[in-house]
Amino acid sequence: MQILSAIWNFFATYILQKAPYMVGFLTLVGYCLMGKKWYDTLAGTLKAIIGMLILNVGSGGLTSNFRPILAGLKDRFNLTACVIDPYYGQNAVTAGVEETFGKGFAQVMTLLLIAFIVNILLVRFNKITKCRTLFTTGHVQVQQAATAYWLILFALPALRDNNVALLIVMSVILGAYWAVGSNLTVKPMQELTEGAGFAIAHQQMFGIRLGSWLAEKLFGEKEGKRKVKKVGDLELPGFFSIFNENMVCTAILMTVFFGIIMSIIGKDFFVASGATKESESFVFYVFNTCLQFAVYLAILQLGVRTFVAELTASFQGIADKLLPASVPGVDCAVCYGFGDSNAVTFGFLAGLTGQIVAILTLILIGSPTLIICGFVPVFFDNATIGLVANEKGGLKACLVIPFFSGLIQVFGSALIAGWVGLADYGGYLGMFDWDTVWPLFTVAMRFLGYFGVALVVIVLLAIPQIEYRMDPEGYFLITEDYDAYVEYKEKKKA
Ligand code: ASC
Repeated sequence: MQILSAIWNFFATYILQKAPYMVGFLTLVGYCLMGKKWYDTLAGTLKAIIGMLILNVGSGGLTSNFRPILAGLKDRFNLTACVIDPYYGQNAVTAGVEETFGKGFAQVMTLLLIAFIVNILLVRFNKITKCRTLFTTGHVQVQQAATAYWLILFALPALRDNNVALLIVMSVILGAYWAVGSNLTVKPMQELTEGAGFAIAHQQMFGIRLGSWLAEKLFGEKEGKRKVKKVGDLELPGFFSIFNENMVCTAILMTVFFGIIMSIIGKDFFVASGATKESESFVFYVFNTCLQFAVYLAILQLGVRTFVAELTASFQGIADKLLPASVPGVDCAVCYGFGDSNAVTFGFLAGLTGQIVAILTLILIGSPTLIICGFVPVFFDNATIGLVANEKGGLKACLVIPFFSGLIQVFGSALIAGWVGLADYGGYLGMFDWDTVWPLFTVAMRFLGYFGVALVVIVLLAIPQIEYRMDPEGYFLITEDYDAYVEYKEKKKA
């Protein structure tokens, strides 16, 4: 028993919660199931881990460079505000949960295990459940578990003294959310990547599907109308042609946007925080910081190129032997290696504009909860939503939909974080799904109690059923054989 518990603890700490090793583990299992030679398996597993580690350098670098700037707005203007960012959100839960609900959160590992098993079972029995995706992004699961813990304790006071019931409610809702949410991204991702064979397992999964759907409905190709212009189709004349190059475009746009924000915050703040020195040129500092954005994006894309092929090829082994017709759900940054790369920057800046408009509105109406942009939601949500929106509805969709997403992120966070009390501890998770569907879950559970819990689970599980019934023939084909799926779609159109 002791050995089992030690193995489990090792697995939970070093694999389940660490995305690169989880991806490496799945690659290893997949290749073993396929009967690959041991040295190919070793090479593939290493490439998968290293690729994910490179991706983490990119996404971590973006976050550590730009998060202090946005959070600096709060200190510069002495605001008591709630920062919407997963790490601030997790800190807020840790800081407040004892005081607010009289209990800590020691069961997080057990919860992750049970919720992960719920996810696996939902995929294993996908003839019935229609769920096709396995969640592999452990760091995100930990953040979500922390926030869900708070929301559920807030909504269902009876669970505060009943650990077993709490664990069951949480793992069923989270496990279902992971399976159903990532399953919703299968179609947009397969279309974006032309069948690369992965889905997104992150924090804006409903946002991705909604963004893709709205882009198609509102901005998509209609019969007899001109083709939609995607970001990559823009042919800009003269000086503007330099914007066609992703690195140049990112560097210029970031210097303009963040140059303004950093100038507003002022040199003194950056000197005081130790980011630069009094004796150094501020203009140079701003310029150099903004260029880092293009650098980390390039690193991130290199990481994607290194591991995606290994993961998706080896996952075939898992899909053939263990989890039929399934694909892995991965970090949202993985899709930045596909589609029009400028759409990532455009989506992000449109979302940032939306967030700024929303924050100014909160200040103007004297909202009791003020919000400060966190880098992770404003970048990773809106870049991802922008990328899929561009795919369906072109440039206009890529700008308009993330702009509204930015508004929703701020207003949604202000409402939920203010209501449940997390704003008092300075942070909220703030990612798209946690500003939209999770607040709805919380309302349902708060006002309907256990009936609300049942309602949430039923609604979640009904979503893949509805999607399946809308296209029974194409539903599993899209993950099993994308080329055949495209052919089938074309035939159907004709
Ligand atoms: C998150 C989170 C991160 C980023 C990263 C994006 O939600 O906690 O560190 O997004 O996963 O690649």
